[in-house]
Amino acid sequence: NGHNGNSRGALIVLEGLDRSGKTSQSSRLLPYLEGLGLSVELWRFPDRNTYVGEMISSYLANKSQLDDRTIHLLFSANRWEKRSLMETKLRSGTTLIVDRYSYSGVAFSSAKGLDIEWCKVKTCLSCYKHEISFVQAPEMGLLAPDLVVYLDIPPEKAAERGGYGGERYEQLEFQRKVAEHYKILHDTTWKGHCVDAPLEHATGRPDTVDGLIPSHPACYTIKVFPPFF
Ligand code: 2DT
Repeated sequence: NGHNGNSRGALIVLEGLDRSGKTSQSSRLLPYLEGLGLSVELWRFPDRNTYVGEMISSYLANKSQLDDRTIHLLFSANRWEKRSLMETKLRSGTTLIVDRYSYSGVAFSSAKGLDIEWCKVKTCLSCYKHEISFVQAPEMGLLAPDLVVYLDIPPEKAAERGGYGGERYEQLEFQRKVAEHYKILHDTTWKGHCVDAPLEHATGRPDTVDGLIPSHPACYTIKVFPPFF
């Protein structure tokens, strides 16, 4: 089932709270997929090595202040900076394991109380219910993942693990809000895989990934996030 010359790589996204184990899981998933004969790279967002990434990094370190919408759009711009390289890699057959993507963008910004209209509310006319769409306007046209794995962990448990680095969002109270917003995303539009995060249960890779990737079901065209309506 290894890589053959015709197939593209898969875009796999890991999401979750700080200290949910994304980094550990990525570094376990990498050798597992390589063992299947795939070419694989680990990526992460924000990518702090670009100009925009430096601004984000300084904001997260509390060295600069930015309006909530400004930083939201910078996170999105940071994904756009990497879009064409991402597409090139995928087309050349490299699978990307990406630590955080657009879902962090929505969960963290809406947890800060960003205006929900601005955040792009989708109205379901038939049921008169409002739901947050998991793709926001600035994300439209970015590459859509083949698989999103959410590492589910209670915020209290993540906090117990320690190692919060003192960055802007790394506080239990705020992480609780982020968890709520991830849940809203998951319960409404995002049909990602949910995996129990505690590492005691983790084997070589997030369980649900096993079996999905080698013959990943996505058709071999690269999809982009669709428009809302
Ligand atoms: P790391 O600790 O994983 O480097 O993340 N974030 C991330 C956002 O608010 N919006 C986004 O679009 C992304 C990708 C999550 C740094 C922090 O940045 C947050 C934690």
